[in-house]
Amino acid sequence: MDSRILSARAAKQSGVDERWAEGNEAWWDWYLSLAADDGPPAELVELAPPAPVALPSLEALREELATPYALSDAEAEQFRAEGYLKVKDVLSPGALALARVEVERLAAAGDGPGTSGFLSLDMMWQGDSEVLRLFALSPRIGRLAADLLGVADTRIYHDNVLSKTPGCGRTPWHFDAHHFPIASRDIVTSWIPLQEIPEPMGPLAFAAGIDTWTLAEEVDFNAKDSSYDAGVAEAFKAAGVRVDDSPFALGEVSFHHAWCFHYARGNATNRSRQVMATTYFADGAKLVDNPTMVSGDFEKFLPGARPGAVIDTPLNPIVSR
Ligand SMILES: O=C(O)CCC(=O)C(=O)O
Repeated sequence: MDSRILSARAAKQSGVDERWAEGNEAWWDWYLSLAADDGPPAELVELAPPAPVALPSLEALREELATPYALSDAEAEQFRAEGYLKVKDVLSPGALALARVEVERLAAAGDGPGTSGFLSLDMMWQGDSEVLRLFALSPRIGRLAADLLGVADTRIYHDNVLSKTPGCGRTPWHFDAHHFPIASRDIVTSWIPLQEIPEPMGPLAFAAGIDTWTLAEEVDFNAKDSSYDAGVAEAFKAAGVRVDDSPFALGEVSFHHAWCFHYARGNATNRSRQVMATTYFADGAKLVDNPTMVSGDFEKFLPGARPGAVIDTPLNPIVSR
């Protein structure tokens, strides 16, 4: 989730129907300030570093990321009913270790996280890292996205490194369609942890049920406090929604539909929670007629796309084959 784009309805509700004037990190600082958080943990849980592993060659990585994953009908049905799916053993420890090395290199070279401790780097596939380019354009993941959505092909919307440094707080309840200017229901995000995510590190957590978002429709979005996060949590609790906040094993990848509500607890460990997230949309989808933006990033991800027209820009190649 990124892009700082709100639907017209949400923008009107929230009173933020104006351009975001600051940078990416400041946006995340603002966004995390909307979380109904208990504050920083008293003590960080000490975790051992990821076990050392032999790094694959670029050729081996390319092959791994191009090899189709055999998704079962039951898994696809589960995704369509629940709005999310966690799939084990999608990627090897070596491939993940290579991505970790790259994320750490780029994080060290950047401006660092903002005051919230959340570091977000997007469009990494356009940068100098061949490893992250292979991850973002991976036909293995892009095909999985297409098969889960039940569409012929998917295009990349954007990639996003999401790193929560030790002590970084909670990501509030939200659903991504709230942010996307794409006129399609066929949008999904892969969330690839680059190390295990045990409970205290704050795994991404999902509200089960493809229609669960309707329970949150009456909760007003407020850009200045944590009332939306708390209101959504209350609405789900009252309706008995199942929330899956299970840990992620190494190699496990989740996929969440753009209408699936999700949140993540803070990172209460001494290690950064490194994730590579990529969003995909169905080939043939159009840009909405009237994109409403709180930043200029819409043109960064979909440069030259025209309101109401099929999206087919050089930055949105087909990635499912
Ligand atoms: O990583 C996080 O804490 C939030 C990620 C998210 O909301 C997303 O990928 O859609």
